[in-house]
Amino acid sequence: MSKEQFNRRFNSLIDEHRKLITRKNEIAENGNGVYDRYKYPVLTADHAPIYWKYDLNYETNPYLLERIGVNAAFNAGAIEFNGKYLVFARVEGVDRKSFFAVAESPNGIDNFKFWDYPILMPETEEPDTNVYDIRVIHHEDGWYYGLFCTERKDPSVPESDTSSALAQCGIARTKDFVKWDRLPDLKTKSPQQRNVVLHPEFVNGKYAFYTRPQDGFIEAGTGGGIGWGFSDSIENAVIEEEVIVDDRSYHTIKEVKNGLGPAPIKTEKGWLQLAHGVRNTAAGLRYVLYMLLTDLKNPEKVIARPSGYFIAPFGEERVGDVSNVVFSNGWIKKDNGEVLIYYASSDTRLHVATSTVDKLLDYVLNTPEDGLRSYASVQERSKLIKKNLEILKQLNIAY
Ligand code: M1P
Repeated sequence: MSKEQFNRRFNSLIDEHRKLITRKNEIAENGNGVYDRYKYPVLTADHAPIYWKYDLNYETNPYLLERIGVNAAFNAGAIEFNGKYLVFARVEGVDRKSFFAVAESPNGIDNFKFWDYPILMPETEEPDTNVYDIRVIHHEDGWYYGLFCTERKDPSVPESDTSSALAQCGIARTKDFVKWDRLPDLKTKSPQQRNVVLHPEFVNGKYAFYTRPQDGFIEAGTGGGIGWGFSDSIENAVIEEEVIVDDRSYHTIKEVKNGLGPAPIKTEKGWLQLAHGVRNTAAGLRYVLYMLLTDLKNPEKVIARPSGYFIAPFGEERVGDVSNVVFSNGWIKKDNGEVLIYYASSDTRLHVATSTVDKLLDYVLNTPEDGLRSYASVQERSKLIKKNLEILKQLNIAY
């Protein structure tokens, strides 16, 4: 390729990338009132800067070929910091390894731009094979914590099993999101842990954790459910006793497994909790998001349990590397009460949905609980229909 052609391609790569990352986002039509979806994802693999992927030197890359590709940018932790909205995406390279990278936006809805370098998360003495799904928590002890899943080869499986792993909870902390101090991994009695979240406040003077104990790498086995436990220390976090506070449940959206999403949002009526539930279908697992409200003083005690899903894969969200999945590990409550919910679709891209604390409280407090049987579901719906038909009659609306 001539230097001229190289320069043309170089400039076009930069222009296209700039266009993508400065594209204005818009609310999508026909929302359900509880939250608004947006027209465009906030992050995709294509949001990765070209200098992460190409060697931009004509001498060493005269064809301007991509050298180290990016496959996906999805499940992201989130926080507001110094007036900016930061997401900590799970970026996956074409080599299947995930890593964390911060993208920053002035409004939380669009214009997300990755920081120059991804996070070089320090390892423990036992190196991680893969790290993903970070929850970023501003704890009342003053530190920002990142709790994430660390996977290592499972020594107990036969050598021929080259995919299952031992998943545990890694912990790191920071003041600036650039330099991270890695702490020892969380110790619990469960053989596998994923979706571990640190509660943002001390509870009875201790660090409190939401966990997700599991027997196997994919299958919950006798484990599953959202657990809760305490540790005296974060520098050497050990949970001696883990109790299940939101179990999986027969023939529901969380029949196979569930796990907490981001750290909860404190409101005057309780802690708003966002979680994911997984059910089985002929097409494989289906991941949806659901919500709970828990008690202010006892954050593990569920006080409102709306039935069914809050967000499910919709339209193009349904398709991706792991189709039929929505997953969230980050949301931000703004000072004005708005809530930015970051959710990823099909392990491929990251979206935002917006709502408010008031609407979410209304949703959790006024959505009926799951009756767990078709008969009970119809009874509940019929109550609503009856009330509404009376209203329509009074208004003389034929419909
Ligand atoms: O592929 C769907 C999700 O699967 C895992 O979640 P869980 O532990 O609840 O099964 C995680 O790997 C998650 O990153 C992924 O989105």
